[in-house]
Amino acid sequence: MMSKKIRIIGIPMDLGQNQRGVDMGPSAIRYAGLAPTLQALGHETFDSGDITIPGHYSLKNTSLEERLPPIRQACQRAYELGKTAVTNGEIPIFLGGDHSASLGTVGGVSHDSPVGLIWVDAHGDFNTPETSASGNVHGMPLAVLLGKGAKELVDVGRPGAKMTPEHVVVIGVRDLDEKEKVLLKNSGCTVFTMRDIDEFGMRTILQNTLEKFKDLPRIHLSFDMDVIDPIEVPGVGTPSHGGLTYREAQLLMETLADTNKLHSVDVMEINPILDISNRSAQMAVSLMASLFGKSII
Ligand code: 6HN
Ligand code: MN
Ligand code: MN
Ligand code: MN
Repeated sequence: MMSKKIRIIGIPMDLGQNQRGVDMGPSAIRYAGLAPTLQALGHETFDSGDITIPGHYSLKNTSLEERLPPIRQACQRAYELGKTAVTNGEIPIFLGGDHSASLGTVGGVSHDSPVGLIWVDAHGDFNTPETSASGNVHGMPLAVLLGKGAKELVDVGRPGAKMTPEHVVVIGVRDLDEKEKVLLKNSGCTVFTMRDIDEFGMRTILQNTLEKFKDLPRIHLSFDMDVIDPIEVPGVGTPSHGGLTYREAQLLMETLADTNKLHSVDVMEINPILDISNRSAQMAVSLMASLFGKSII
């Protein structure tokens, strides 16, 4: 693989959910050796450090109203950093932090032309404030990207929806809320559930995805680490049984690497406090190695 310029951007967001510790995700992934691993593959890395986010400890209560302004501000910053990185010919890797940040990252990296969005997640992240039982914004970013939900989030970066459903493929879902299920089903997005992966295999799912994106030269991968089975990735806030195996996740990365279309990537939801000896962050690094061209032989 050709040498790439890779921009690492930490987003220690924890306001999109209620557990402490996911704000330490960016440190854990860096500590697991992200930059040296990518350099060993021949790439150049640049690290912008972390976006400044007030975080849980600054909250007075747990309301969505109190959280929306700081979440919006962090997503706005993520948008701008993503836009700058791709404008400079870099591939940004956004390190989460909870998944709410992706409503900013995806908008930023698609500021001048559309991307194919592959959302890999145990969850649909397709709630709105009206459908959500938890009120947690990390369960909403994909809906926001399609223009649904809180206006102050929909309008991050530039007004309105950032994605059209024809350019969105969701892979690995197995845990949807009842009303969210209806929204996602009717959204027009392509959804490959865990059952689809069981029945057809990851290879076929990826071939269908890439066929769908054949006219799109750029792909953004939004990878929620909770898509992998919690036996292998215990360090996530919303674990869900029956997830991807290590090899299924690796095949996804290897297949995307072969396309040479990778434009930008989110690695989200690692919570080191819930992890075992940083295993989940190490897994994230080994997946990034495959995504950036490491081959077995
Ligand atoms: N994630 N559907 C649940 C909710 O609270 O809306 C879980 C969301 C999980 C979000 O893992 O990024
Ligand atoms: Mn998610
Ligand atoms: Mn998830
Ligand atoms: Mn199109």
